[in-house]
Amino acid sequence: MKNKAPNNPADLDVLIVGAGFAGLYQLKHLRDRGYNVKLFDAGSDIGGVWHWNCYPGARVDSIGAIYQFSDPDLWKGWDYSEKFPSWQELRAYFDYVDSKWHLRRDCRFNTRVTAATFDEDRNIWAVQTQDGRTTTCRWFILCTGFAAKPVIPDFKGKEDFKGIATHTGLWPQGGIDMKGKRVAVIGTGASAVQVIQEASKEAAQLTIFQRTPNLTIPMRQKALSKEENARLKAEKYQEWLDNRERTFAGFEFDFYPRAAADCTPEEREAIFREVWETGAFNWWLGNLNDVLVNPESNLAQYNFWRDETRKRIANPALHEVLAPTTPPHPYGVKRPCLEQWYYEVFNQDNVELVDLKKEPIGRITETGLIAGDREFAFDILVYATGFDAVSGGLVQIDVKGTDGRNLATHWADGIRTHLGMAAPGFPNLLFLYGPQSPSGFCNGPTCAEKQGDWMIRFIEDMTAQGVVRAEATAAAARDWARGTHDIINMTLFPQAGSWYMGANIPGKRREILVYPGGLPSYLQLVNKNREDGYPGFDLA
Ligand code: N01
Repeated sequence: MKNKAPNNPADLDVLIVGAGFAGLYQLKHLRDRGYNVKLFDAGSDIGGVWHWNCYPGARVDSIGAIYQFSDPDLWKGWDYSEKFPSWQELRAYFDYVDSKWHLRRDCRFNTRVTAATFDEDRNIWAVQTQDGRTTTCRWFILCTGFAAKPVIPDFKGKEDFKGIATHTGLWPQGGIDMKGKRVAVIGTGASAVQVIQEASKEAAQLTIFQRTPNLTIPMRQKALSKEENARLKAEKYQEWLDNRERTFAGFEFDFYPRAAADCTPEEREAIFREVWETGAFNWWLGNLNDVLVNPESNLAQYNFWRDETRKRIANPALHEVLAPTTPPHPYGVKRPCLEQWYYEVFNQDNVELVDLKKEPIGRITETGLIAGDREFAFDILVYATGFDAVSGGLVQIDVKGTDGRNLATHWADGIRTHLGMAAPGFPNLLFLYGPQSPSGFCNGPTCAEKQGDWMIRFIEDMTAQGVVRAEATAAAARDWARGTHDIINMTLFPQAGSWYMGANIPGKRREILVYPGGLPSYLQLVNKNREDGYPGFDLA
């Protein structure tokens, strides 16, 4: 191993793609360490997912206190005005971070990365952007997030609609005026639930096309005064931020320290009641600790949810559609979302729910759509139909490996990564919040920092050792992939067609896309890898 940093023949030491939490953290900390680093983003500003998802009602479902960087110089000077902040406030937060960290000056916006090839002679990447330019870098870090590829299903007649049509993740930055309009929403995932709540207040008519009910959770939103923020900062913030790396999903809380199977029915109901009153993701990832692995415990959780939810739906005919007697899938293995007045929406006269299981969409028309035998007319069509999640944002870039085949081809018969951050055949390429890392099972800023710290240290160690080429081995990646599959097979997750399993995209291979062992176990593995000198990487 050499012990001197090599002269870098590239334009940059590091090129980062994506200006969300993960990319900005890399930019700040690699730049602070003296690297020549730039960040490219297809959007026109920083914010990542919060730049793109500016639909009405978009807000985060982690509490604001832990949905930020943990640097005290930042959080001590920042107040969110709500427990679960809106996209507008999250954008203001990114402005605030920029005022301290001066990130924008090293970002190139409106710059979509389209392709990249590895120069074997010089051990650098040549990265192409849509504007026709090429930039070379030693390290290429993709921080594209889990939702960089919005998907609109291939409905017949999609191009015919003459009104306004948009995907939630591509909402026009100038907004859409829904006041007095006839609005249709296809889908009932997390994005849909948020748009629906806002549209119900403004639209003259709102039609919701549901295929699978969302097993939502009360958000229990709260306004936060200046005094309350000061109190939380004095008493809670540090503890909550410290907890993030110790909990399964990088939150301030963890699973309830008992299993439903070990409780009497009375105890179980009492604990369900307590967690339900707390609401938010405590009901999902802070609940009795066997609900995601034990079918009986899971069913008890579903039954509790169904009975509570039905109390809010006035029309009994809708009970079976929104909160069916038997669960559409085990509870929590498709991602539930947080809601505020979602079920009350269906009690309004201007709202209609269409059950696509009974009346499937036939085609989109010039004026609306046909579902079953009925024709629906509207002015605005919202596709809340989700994303080619986690891997989609990576494989849509034509990143060619050393054998000339791109990532999409490499992963067509199964994703293989080392530590969820590197892939064999792609030296010096790293990805953060990507496949087989905690990503979709982890609070975003937690992963941005914890996984991000590993990556920064990796690049520092490579530089210090004079390594100019670091490539994951095929054997290590095969083992890591097998490990993720083995863990998920011990849970109920494979029983649902979720985006976690790649099952929401026709033709996509069905496999777990995230590391399912929890953040503490993940960090233990990756930190041990570092301590042991990075086994599973060929270093040269
Ligand atoms: O997308 P989704 P999303 N015909 O994939 C339906 C995060 N997020 O954008 O369930 C008819 O969850 C589909 O139906 P079905 C969060 O991690 C976070 O809402 O497949 N319907 C489903 O109802 C979330 O999980 C926040 O039967 C079709 C919907 O479209 C992730 O992003 C806010 C269809 C897609 O739901 C994605 O959420 C928003 C078809 N052909 C998002 N195809 C917060 O932090 C799909 N659907 C609060």
